[in-house]
Amino acid sequence: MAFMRYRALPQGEPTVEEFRAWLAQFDADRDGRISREELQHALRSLNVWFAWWKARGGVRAADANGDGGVTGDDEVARLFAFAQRHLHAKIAQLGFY
Ligand SMILES: [Ca+2]
Repeated sequence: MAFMRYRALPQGEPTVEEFRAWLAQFDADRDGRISREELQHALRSLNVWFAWWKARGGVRAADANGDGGVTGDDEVARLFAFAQRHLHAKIAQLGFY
C-alpha cells in the first residue's frame, strides 16, 4: 500500500518544522519545491478525500511567488496554515492535536 512507505506526522501538536520535515519526503524529484502532484501524494498518504482538489487549493493558498509549487519557509508556513484550517479533522484523527 502506497501510504505505508511514508513517515506519519509526529504525535502531539506539530510545529511548522515538523510539518516541513514531513512534507519534504514527498518532494519526489528533490527540487526543493512541492508541486501540486507531490502535495496530492502527501494528502493521499493521510487518506484525505478529494486529495486532487485539496492539493490544488493548498498550492493556491501557499504559492506566494506564483511558480505553481510550494517553496521555501514562507510558503511552507502558508501551507501549514491552510492545512490547519482545512484538514484539521483529518490531522486530529492522526493524533496531531
Ligand atoms: Ca518537487
